[in-house]
Amino acid sequence: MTQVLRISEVHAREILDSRGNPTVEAEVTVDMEPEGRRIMGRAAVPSGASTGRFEAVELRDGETRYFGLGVTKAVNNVNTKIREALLGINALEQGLIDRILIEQDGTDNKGNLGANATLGVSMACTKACANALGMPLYRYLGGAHTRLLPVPMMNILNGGKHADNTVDFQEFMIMPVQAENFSDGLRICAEIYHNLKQICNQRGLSTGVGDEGGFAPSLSDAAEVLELIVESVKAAGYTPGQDIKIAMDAAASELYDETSGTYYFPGESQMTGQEVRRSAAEMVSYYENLVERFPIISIEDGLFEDDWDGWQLLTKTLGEKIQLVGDDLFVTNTKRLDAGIKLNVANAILVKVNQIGTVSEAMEAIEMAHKNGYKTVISHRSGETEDTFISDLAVAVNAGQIKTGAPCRTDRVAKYNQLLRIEEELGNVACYKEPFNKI
Ligand code: 2PG
Ligand code: MG
Repeated sequence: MTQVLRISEVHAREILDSRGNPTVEAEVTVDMEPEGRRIMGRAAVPSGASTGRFEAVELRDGETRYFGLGVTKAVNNVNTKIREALLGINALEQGLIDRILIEQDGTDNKGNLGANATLGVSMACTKACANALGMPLYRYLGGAHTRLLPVPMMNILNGGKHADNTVDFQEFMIMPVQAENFSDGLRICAEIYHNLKQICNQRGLSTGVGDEGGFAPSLSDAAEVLELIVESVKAAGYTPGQDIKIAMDAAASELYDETSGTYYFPGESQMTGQEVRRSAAEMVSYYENLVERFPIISIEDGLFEDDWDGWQLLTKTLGEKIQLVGDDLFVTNTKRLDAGIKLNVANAILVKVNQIGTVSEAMEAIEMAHKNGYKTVISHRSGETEDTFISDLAVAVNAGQIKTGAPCRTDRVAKYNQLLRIEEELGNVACYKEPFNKI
């Protein structure tokens, strides 16, 4: 007999995220037939700071409470329209449920119901099914062949919109590409993180952390940050370039000045006492130089989200050598990814489920990427919760890479801890492989 898990309740509430801002938590309850047991799945929606302009809309109340950031409208949409549309539907039909959400919304960007409303329900639905079937979420989402633990792309130094320091690029990350397995990789990263803290302390640099738990000292430019990271890797007893590769998220859309068509570096300008601006071509040479000097294996959002010409140049210049990840560029959207593939732009996509607003659409983007030889990096947002959905998703789709912050702040550590549980559960079947062999 085919299993049916009929949705008997859909409910949302407003909770707080890791920045103390409201976000949506949704619950989907299913009735097991024929036993009549009721099982619930719960999910919380993350929220970005450096949001791409092509992302799905996060519906905010815009009223005085919480400085306009309340989500009672999105919550209300779940508790009324979405609830009515989904009651009685078989929760195992995820594709149908997500289609109903998309149709109910009726816009291109979820601007009507809010991507925070649709995503909360979409994720809660998968969790209700996994719970009801007594299956781990990664296996429910990914099936019998699910086994690859992701290499952490671990953020250890924050800048840009995620910190109040002078570092212009948003994220500096380490990747333990030679580790034996996930838990070993995590340990190596945590050891380097602690070494970095010690070195910062010794130099009188701030050890306060940014939104994603990375340290946020005021340094003058990317090279100075990279030197500090290389030193921390060595201090921890590892070899930069061999045990550890470096990844950066420039989040260049935040640096782009549309009036002049240049990238403005406010921190570097402040530290050097002269205005630092770079054209797209200068940005590409700047990256080329950094890649020559440091063991960088991945650069995300190296250029502005609509600078397709610049992206083509960047891909032509560095695409054979390193991973070029589109975040604001692709916004987990198959239309934008398809355009990028056709234009030969980037070679990897950052996947953030709330950029698109349903689980099915995020998985379509992942599928399109893999089919076209693009790598996938499953990612958190700078505003997070205790929800660990992305850990299971990363394993489910054999993504091979996860970006989920520092080994600091429970909202980040929760994701790593869930991966440790998954690795233990998979036992001998678990794999962990260096994802860059082919690049
Ligand atoms: C990014 C993300 C996550 P935000 O740019 O990749 O690190 O930041 O959630 O602020 O968009
Ligand atoms: Mg990014």
